Amino acid sequence: MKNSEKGKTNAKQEDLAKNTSSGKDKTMTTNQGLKVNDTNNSLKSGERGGTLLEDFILREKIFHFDHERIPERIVHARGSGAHGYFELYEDQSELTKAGIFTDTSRKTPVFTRFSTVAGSKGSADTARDVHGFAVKFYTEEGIFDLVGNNMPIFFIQDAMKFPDLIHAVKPEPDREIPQAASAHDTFYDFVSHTPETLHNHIWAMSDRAIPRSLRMMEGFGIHTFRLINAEGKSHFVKFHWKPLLGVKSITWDEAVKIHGADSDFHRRDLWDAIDAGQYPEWELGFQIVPEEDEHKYDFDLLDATKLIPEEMVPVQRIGKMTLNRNPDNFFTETEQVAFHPGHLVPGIDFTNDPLLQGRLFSYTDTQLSRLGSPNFAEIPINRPINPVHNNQRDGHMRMTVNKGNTAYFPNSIGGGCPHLASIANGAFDSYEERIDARKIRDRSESFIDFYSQPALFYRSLKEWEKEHCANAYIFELGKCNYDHIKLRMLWLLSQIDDDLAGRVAKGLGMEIPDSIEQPVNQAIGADADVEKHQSGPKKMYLDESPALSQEHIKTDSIATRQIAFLVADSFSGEQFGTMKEKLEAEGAMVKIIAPHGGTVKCDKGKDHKVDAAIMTTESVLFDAVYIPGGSKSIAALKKVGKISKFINEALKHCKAIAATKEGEELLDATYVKDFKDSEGICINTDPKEFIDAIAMHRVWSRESKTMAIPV
Ligand code: HDE
Repeated sequence: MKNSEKGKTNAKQEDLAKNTSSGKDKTMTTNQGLKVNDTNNSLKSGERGGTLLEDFILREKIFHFDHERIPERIVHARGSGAHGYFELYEDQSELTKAGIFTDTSRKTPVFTRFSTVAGSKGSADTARDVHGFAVKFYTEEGIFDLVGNNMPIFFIQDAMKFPDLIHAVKPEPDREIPQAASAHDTFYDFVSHTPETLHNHIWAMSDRAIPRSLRMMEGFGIHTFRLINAEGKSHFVKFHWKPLLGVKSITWDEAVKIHGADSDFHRRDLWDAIDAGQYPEWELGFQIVPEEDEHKYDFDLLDATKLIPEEMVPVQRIGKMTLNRNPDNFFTETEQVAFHPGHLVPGIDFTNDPLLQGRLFSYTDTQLSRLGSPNFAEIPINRPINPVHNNQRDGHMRMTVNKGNTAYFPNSIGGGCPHLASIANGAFDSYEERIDARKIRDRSESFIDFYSQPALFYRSLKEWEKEHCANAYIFELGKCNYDHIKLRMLWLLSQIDDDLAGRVAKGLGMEIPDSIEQPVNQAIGADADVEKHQSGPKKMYLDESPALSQEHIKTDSIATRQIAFLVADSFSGEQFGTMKEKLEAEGAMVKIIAPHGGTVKCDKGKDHKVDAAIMTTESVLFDAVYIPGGSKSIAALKKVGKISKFINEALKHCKAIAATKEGEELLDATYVKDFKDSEGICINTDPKEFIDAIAMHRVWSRESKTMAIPV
C-alpha cells in the first residue's frame, strides 16, 4: 500500500493491526511475560462478588496506567516531531572541523521537534506564539542539538529573567487563564516594564507567530555560536533554517476558527505530508562573522535580542534537512526527546551570550524532573549513534549493563579503559578565549538599544503585514484590563514607529502619552529614565531589510496545498478529472467536499469517495476552492447554506477560488459575485491561472475589501 493511500485510510484493519503495541500474531502477556487470557474482567469472588486484591494482572495493568504521564515541558509543552536526515552540499572545513559540516558523503540522521511555547501539552496548534524548532543531529562524533525558534531573536538578554518572562506569559496563576495566549495583563505588565522584549514581541505580533504549516517556517539558532576549524581558528556563526516551501502564514481570523475546527491542525499537517511522501525540506544556512569583525556592528553579537540583517551578512546555504519518517510512538520519541544547547560536537562552540550561558544549565536540569533520571541519554531517541563509554554508573532505570570491576579513572585493573582521546583523535576542546575581566552582576552598555531593530522590522514589512501586526497589538492589548499597562505599551510603540503606535492607539481608542514615568528599566535593575538606557536616537543601519518580510521568501510550489473541490451528485466528471490531474501533478492535495458523506456520483456514473461531508469540515482547513460544473450538482450545492459560508470564508481569507461556467452560478449566490474581476478569482480560465493564484498563497490585494465580509 502506498504511503499516500494509507494516509487517507488509516482506519483500515491492516493498519490497526500493525499499530497495536503487541503487534500482529503476538500473544498478550503481563510485564513478567505471563500469557493472559482475559484483559476485560477482574478476578472476583463470584459473578457479583467483590474484586480480589490477589488479582495481580489487574493490579499491574492499573499500576502502569496510573503512572503513564510524565511532567510536561515547562515551556514548549505542545509539540510534534519527525525523523529525517541532513546532507551537506560542500565541505566547510575552512570554517569548522565538525564532521557534519566537512564530510559531504554523510547522511546524518536527525530528529526534529516543532513546538509552541506558552500552551500546555493539549493546547491548540494555532495559538499566536513563538514556535520552537529543535533539531537533534545524530553525528558520528556524538549528538549535536540545534535548539532554536522560528524567530531570529529572543525576548530577553540574560537567562536570569527567563522565569519572570515565562511566569508572565503563562496563564495567570490565580485562575489559570488564559491558556496558550499572551493576550493578558501579566504578560503586558512585564513587557511594558522590559523594553528589551520589544523586538521578539513585534515578531510575535507579526504573521510569523501564526504559521500556515510547521513545514513553512524558518528556523534560527538565535544566539551567536562559534565555528572552530582544524587550525583552531574561530568564526562567529548564526544558524538559519530556510524552508523550501517558503514562509507562509494564516490570518488571525483563520487561526481563531482553526482552533475550533481542528486543534491538531499543524500536527496533522506534518504527519499527513510525511505519510504522503511529500517530505518537508529546509536548507541550513550560516551567517559568518570573522573574529576580527566582532565589534564592527551597531549591535552586540552577544545580545540575543538582535539579529544580523541578511543584507549585511548574507546567509550561505550549506546543506539540507529532509524529514521523511513519522515517529512510531509519540511518547517514546516526541515526548521523551531531550534537547540541550550544550550537546555539541568538536568544531562548534559557545559564545559568552548570557542567555545561552544560562540555557546550558537549564536543559539538563529540566530533564531530571521530566524524565526522572540522570540516565535520560539512554532512552532510544536520545542515544548517540556512536558508542558511549565512561565511568558513570547506576541511577534510576539504568539500561546499560556495565561489565568489569573498574568504574574509575585512572585505573590499571581495567587496562586503563576507557582511555582518554587526544584532540587530534576527535576529543572536544573548548575554544581558548582570552578572559581578563572584573566579576560583575551587570549588563553591557552595548546591549542597551531597544528600539532600532523592532523599528527596522516594522519598516521592512509589506503593507498587509503591517496591518496584521497592528491588528495583533490591538487584539492583545484590547484583552488587557489595566489602562496604565496599555498606555505604557502605546508609549513604547511610539518609540518604535509612529505609524504603528498611531494605528494601535486608534484601535484601542486611546491617546499616545507624551511621556511615561519610568516606563523602562526595572529590566536592568536601574531606577533611571529612558534616555539613559536608550542612548541616543534609534540607529538606522539600514532603511529596510527585505529578508524580514515573508513576501521575500517566495516559492512557486503548490505542493501539499489542500484544495477543496465542492461537488454534489452528477458533477462534471471531466472538468473534475482535468483539474484534479493538473493540481496533483504539482503536488497539491485534492479533497472532495460534498453535502453528504460516503460517495458522490459524477455525470459519468462513477462513484467518488467523499473526503469530508460539508457539516464535518470548515473552509479554514483548505488553501483554495474549485467548483466543477454539472447543473444538478450546482443546484444541489446552492441549497446547502454551509457551502456558501465555505466559499465566503475562502474569499475573506484571500484564497484562490476557481469555477467553471456552470460553477459561476454557485459563486453568484455568494459574496464572490462582487469580486469576480479580482485577483485570484478564476472563472472559466485555464487551470494554470488557478495554479498561479494558489502559489501566491493568499491574494493580499483583496484583503482590505473582503475583510468585512460577515462570516
Ligand atoms: Fe528553552 N527551554 N530556554 N529556549 N527551549 C526548554 O527544556 C530555557 C530559549 C527552546 O522540543 C526547556 O527540555 C531557559 C531560547 C526550545 O523539546 C527548558 C532559557 C530558545 C525548546 C528551557 C531558554 C529556546 C526549549 C523545557 C533562557 C531559542 C523545546 C523543556 C536562558 C534559541 C525543545 C526542555 C523540545 C525548551 C529553558 C531560552 C528554545 C525549561 C532557561 C533563547 C525549542 O529547559
